[in-house]
Amino acid sequence: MAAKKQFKITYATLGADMDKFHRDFDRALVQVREKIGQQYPHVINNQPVPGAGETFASVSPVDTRVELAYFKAATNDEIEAAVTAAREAFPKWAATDYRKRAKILQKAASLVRKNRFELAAIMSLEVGKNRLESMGDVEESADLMDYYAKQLLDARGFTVPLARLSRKEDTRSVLRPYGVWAMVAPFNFPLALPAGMSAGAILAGNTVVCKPSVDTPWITSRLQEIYMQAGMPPGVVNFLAGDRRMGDVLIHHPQLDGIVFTGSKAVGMKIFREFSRDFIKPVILEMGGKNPAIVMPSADLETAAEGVMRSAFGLQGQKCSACSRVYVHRQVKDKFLDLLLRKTAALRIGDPVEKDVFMGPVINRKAYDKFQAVMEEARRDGTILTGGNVLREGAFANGYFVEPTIVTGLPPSHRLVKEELFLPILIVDVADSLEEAVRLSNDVEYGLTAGIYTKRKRELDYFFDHIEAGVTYANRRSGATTGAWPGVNSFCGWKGSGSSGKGGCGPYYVQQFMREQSRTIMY
Ligand code: UN1
Repeated sequence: MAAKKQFKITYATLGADMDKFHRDFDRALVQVREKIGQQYPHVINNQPVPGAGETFASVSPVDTRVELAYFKAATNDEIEAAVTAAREAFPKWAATDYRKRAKILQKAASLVRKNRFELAAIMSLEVGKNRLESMGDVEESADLMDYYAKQLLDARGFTVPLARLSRKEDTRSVLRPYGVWAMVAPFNFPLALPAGMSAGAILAGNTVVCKPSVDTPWITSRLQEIYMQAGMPPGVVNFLAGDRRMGDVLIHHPQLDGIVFTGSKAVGMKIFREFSRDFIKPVILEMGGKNPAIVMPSADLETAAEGVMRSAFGLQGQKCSACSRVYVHRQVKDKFLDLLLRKTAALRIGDPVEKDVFMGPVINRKAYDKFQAVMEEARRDGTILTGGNVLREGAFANGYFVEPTIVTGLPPSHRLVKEELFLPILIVDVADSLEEAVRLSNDVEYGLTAGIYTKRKRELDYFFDHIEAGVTYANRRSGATTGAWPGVNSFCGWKGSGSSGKGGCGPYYVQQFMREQSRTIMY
């Protein structure tokens, strides 16, 4: 039988003929498992640097007895060496023709695609992300590189002729890179976020020092290897493993010209407050959310329940786009909740590399302990409709497995309603009108994603015009609030969710890594 053509997996993939996908994934998994337990270096100037710091292990959240890979925490000297390498590489890279820069990124994108099963398998093991979502992350990484490269090419390197005041002059606006950027990435999209953030910086002509999450250095280190394979000149991208201490050194480093970061609001605000000293330096921060979905009486409730369930519990709720609150209209509350509870009960939890598993473990001990503390609070102040427990029996004994949880009955001012938890916990409340649902939705510090389910045009318009969020969706079955894709859904954080008012995945991303210079020549 002729091989079926492999289609692209996105976060919106709900299922199809997946046989070939699963066979290829299984094959890659066997090969990746053979590489477990190796030690990886830092990379500075395209050279491996074994590292003089303390060794740490990247531990599998599925089974904490498995140490997947070993890294060293970067020392101050190594951080200095990486920043110096990036500084020295900058003038030449900034002067490199933008078409050449785009070409290297396009090559990197094709290498990501070529290695997609290996990359997805590593990611499932290291993050606990299910097969489809891991592949989505990998495909998104490649699409981000291509999409941003296209932005640079379409804009012809961001040079725009301006008007003239006399015939004897030539005037233009040129966007130019800043210099050396630190890229600080989280664990949850450990390829797509480092790829997108670094690609933006590099395409613009900057050089970069990359710091992956301490929980996912293995998969992020593969990005560095891919960049080198794609022909990235030495010093343009440098990779250092490390923990929060290294982040602290970078935030206060006088030789850095910019920081691009995705992570918690607390750390993002720290970067914003502490990075600039003598003059203002650019920071591009994407900082999480407390994302609401609104369900109105006219909604297709089956679609709404599916979309909410997927966005609340996909990747165990550990997305800044995760749906963590639902405001359901009183008229349809019982029916919607019934559907949502049924779908939640049917979710398969387990080892995320297994074919039909939807939910894997949470990322680490801290998240696991936090889940238990939050559940005590939820039990005390509200009602747990389903979930609420950690899973300890059998195959769950050595991992950080927790139940998908739905809580109701919390007062709107409650800490658990206001703060980002980054766990598979969904808070449900009722509303008597769309206006009330939107008011409750907006009554948080965050403003990242939001969703609505309704068939009424007036309600859609009201929602889009009044919701305080940069990423909005209506009637989406594949995810109420999650699943933004490069070039399809700009991913912009408002309020406490972002710093720049322009989104990743969107048409204004690369420009943010550049500063404008106008050039006026008199003849
Ligand atoms: C994040 O969780 O930090 O839209 C950002 C989505 C993903 C979000 C990634 N692209 O669900």
